[in-house]
Amino acid sequence: MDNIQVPEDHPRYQSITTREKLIRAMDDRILAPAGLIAHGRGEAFDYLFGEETPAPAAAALTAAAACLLTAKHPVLSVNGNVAALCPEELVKLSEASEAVLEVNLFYRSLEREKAIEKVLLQAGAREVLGIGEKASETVPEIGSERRRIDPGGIGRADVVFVPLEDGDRTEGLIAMGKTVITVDLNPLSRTSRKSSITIVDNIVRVLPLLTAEVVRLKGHSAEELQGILKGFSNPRNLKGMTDYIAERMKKISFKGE
Ligand code: PTJ
Repeated sequence: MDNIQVPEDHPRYQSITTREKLIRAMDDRILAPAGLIAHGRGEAFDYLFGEETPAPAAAALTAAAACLLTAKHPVLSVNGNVAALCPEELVKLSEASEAVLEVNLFYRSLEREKAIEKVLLQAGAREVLGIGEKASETVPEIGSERRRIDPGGIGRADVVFVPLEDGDRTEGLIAMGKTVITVDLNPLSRTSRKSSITIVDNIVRVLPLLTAEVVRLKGHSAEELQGILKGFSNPRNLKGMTDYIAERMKKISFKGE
């Protein structure tokens, strides 16, 4: 497909440019076609937040950073949407948190796994797990291709970061005793509700904020980090998010005559 020139003064410049980036990623086999639909759903929620990080996300970001820092074997799971949108930021988070990167796809094919591995290596990753036969273990009770995990990565992980996920694997990973951190613009999704820590915000804004939070908390003691985790409640944070949307809707709603 030909690239279109988006005028920089277009009021939706950022949104249109991101869409173009995703379309190109689909042509390169990084993004699954359904990833475009998932993105549209995310954009609709982002509109409700005014395309800014909602205030209650701060507590989830801090808890997620504390969780990554207290983990023994943290893993960042990468799907097509995240690889297409922010590979460099993902690598930066992996370096700051000493977490390994593992490709894990719903629409799994060796071609897509290799395309995503390539994009991560180009972004500076030293190693990418989960490619082909390396994903030799399975998450029990999951029927989809997402069940395949790398024994050296998600298989042995105690904390798994699974942004833009579907609910099934979140439940499967939790049932395996793992702590799951997710990023989802939809606070009502099954993934959001089932995860241990849900950051309700756009992945593009979350990754730099989360990396900065990991760096900020690095000098903190294990007790302080545990204290942060004890003080965080995911259901309470999600309620904060839906209340935030309701309040914002009231503020911006049209005034009837
Ligand atoms: O690359 P694959 O093969 O693993 O496939 C990935 C997709 C995303 C297609 C697959 O996981 C899927 O179908 O996901 P869902 O069930 O549509 O869920 C994606 C969730 O991510 C939705 O709740 C969206 O609101 C949310 N979302 C989409 N874009 C963003 C987002 N959340 C944060 N930031 C975004 N940019």
